[in-house]
Amino acid sequence: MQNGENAPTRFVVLGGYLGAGKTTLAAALGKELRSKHGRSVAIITNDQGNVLVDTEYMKDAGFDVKDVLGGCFCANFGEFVKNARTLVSMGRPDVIIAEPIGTSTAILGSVVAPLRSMYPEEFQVSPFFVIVDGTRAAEVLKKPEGFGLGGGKLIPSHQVREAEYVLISKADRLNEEDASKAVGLVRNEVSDAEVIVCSAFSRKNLDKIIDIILSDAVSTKEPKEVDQRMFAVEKASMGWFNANAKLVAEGKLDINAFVTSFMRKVASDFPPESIGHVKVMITSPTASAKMSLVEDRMQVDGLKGGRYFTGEGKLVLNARVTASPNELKIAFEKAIADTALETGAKVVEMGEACFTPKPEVPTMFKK
Ligand SMILES: Nc1nc2c(ncn2[C@@H]2O[C@H](COP(=O)(O)OP(=O)(O)O)[C@@H](O)[C@H]2O)c(=O)[nH]1
Ligand SMILES: [Mg+2]
Repeated sequence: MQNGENAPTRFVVLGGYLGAGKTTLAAALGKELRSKHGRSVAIITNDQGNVLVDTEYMKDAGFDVKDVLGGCFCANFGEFVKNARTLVSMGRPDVIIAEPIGTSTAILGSVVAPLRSMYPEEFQVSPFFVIVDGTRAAEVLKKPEGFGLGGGKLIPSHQVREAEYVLISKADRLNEEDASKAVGLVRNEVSDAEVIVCSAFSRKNLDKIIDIILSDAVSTKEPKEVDQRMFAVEKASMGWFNANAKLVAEGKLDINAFVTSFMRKVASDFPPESIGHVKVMITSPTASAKMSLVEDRMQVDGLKGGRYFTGEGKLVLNARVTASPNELKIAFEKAIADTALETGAKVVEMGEACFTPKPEVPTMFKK
C-alpha cells in the first residue's frame, strides 16, 4: 500500500453470499485498521432499497459511508465510482472497503477488473475477497440437481470461482473437522484462490487479511465470461421487503426486546431455508440495536448505549426471503405492528417497498 498525498486509495472488495458475514468482517477489519494501524477507512455498501441496515450499522461504527442503492454495483458502475470519489474527497481515506449485494454474480468482471484498469491513478485494487459462511459451506455450495427441485444454488459457488482470496467466515463456530471440510469444498470450486479460515468474532486470522490489505498486492485475476441468465431463476425466487419508519417510544422503549420479539415472529412466519437474510436496526440519539436472521440463526449484532430509549428513534428493515413480495408485505407489516404494540412503541411515517428485483445487466463486461 502506497502512502502520500497523491497515492492511489487502496480499494478492497469483499463479496460473498447473503449472510456470509461481509458487513461484520468489513467493520472488524476497518476498526482494526483504524486502531492498530492508524489508517482511515471508508465504506461503500450496496443493495436494493432506499435505506440500508448495513449503511446505518457502518455509520454507527463511525465510518464514512456511501451506498449504491436500487441495484448491484455491477449494474451501476458509474455511481459506484462516483461514490468512491466522493469518499476520497470527503476524508481522504487510506482504505475503501466495498461490499456488493449478496446475490451479485458479476463483481470480478464488472467492478474489480474495470476499476483496476480504468482508474489506476486513483485506486489501487487489492485482490478480490469472497466470503463463504463456514457454518453453511456444504449447504450453500450444493448445486441444484435434476430440475433444481432438490434445492441447491448456483450463485455462491460462482462467486467463489471469481475470488482471489476465499475467506471462510465464522471460524469461532467451527471445529477443525468442519473447517477443513469447508476448505475442501471451496477448493473443489476454485483452484486459483488462496483460502483463509477466519472469524470476525474471535479475530482469527484477521491479521493475515490486514497484511494483504496493507500490502501492495493487486487484483490480477481475469474474469471468465459467464451467461448471467443462468442465475436469473435463483435471483427471481427471492422477494425483497424493505421498510423504514420513525419509532416513537410511549415510555421507555426496550430496543433489545423490540428487535428480538420482531425477529422471533419473522422466524415463525417463514421456514428457515427460505430466509436469505433479514436485518433490522433501531437507531436513536442514545441507543442502537441491530439484529440479523440467517435461516434459523438469530443474532443481536450490536447493542450500543444501553437497551432503552425514550422519545424518537429510527427503524430500518431489509429482508430477503424466498416468498412472493405480497406474502412478505403481509407478514412483515403484521410483525412490525404486533411488536410495536407489545413493546410500547408507535411506528409512524413508514416507507416500505416489496418486490422481486428485475434481472440486472452489468454495465460492462471485460473478457
Ligand atoms: N459466529 C459468528 N457470526 C458471525 C461472524 N461474522 C458475522 N456473523 C453473523 O452472521 C450474520 C450475518 O452477518 P453480516 O455481516 O450481516 O453478513 P452479510 O450479509 O454478508 O453482510 C450476523 O448475524 C452476524 O452476527 C463471525 O465471525 N462469527
Ligand atoms: Mg451486509
